[in-house]
Amino acid sequence: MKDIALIKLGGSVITFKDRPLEANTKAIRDICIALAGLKEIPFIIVHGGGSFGHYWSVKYDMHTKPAPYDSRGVAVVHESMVALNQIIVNAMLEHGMNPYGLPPSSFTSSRRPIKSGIAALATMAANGVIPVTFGDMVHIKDASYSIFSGDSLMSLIAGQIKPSRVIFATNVDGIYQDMHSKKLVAEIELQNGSAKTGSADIGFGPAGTDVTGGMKRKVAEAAKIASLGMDVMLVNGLEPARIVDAARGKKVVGTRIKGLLSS
Ligand code: IP8
Repeated sequence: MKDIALIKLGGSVITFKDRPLEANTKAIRDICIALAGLKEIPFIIVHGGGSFGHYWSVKYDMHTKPAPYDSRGVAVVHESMVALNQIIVNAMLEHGMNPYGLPPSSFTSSRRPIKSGIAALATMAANGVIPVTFGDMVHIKDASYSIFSGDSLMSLIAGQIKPSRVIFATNVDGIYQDMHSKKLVAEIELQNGSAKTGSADIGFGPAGTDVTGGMKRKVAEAAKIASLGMDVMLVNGLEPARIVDAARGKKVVGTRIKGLLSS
């Protein structure tokens, strides 16, 4: 495993999901302050769409399934994600970090990895520049496009780089036992490739305006990564110290999905 952290900043943290095209600038600033202090391990950032990409994806009825979607929709979804990426990159610059925003089309083709491009992400991070990529609208073939979620990007990047820390930050503390009690599940072990907590079902809130499937999809991607042997942490990004402490390998409030090979 490579000594590098792969961190997903969920759209629920960096935007107000119920307010179209509104970034949560306070949360972004707080995260930047925390990340600026993370010197022990290089990291790569992936961010989601929140009320930017998902807002337009719903408006233009666009999904993860490749299809010849409305060209205007393709353009505005991509533009909104570049705009959100700019907000994050600029906030990181202001806090003394050296971010490098890049769309997934620079290291994937038709949602498949371009090996050299993904290797470059790790090399950049190891040498002091922080790659900041994002879920996006990507070209598949001919007139077909698809939404490529940041969670899928996490699996794709983790699959090749094998980072020592994989962290998903959302606006909740982790995975709840059920939505009623909101009791946090501290650890999940994989069973037959999917995430289970033992006897009880895991509670997920509704996906709402999230065209890529909300928490359920996130856990599926996290389980996929854990099945490759890496531990995955789900933490609350509105408590940014948890993100950086998780990256440092400290024990934090959140849900750990145990990598299949770890003990
Ligand atoms: O929020 C989706 O990324 P996610 C990005 O990580 C778009 O699912 C374009 C909706």
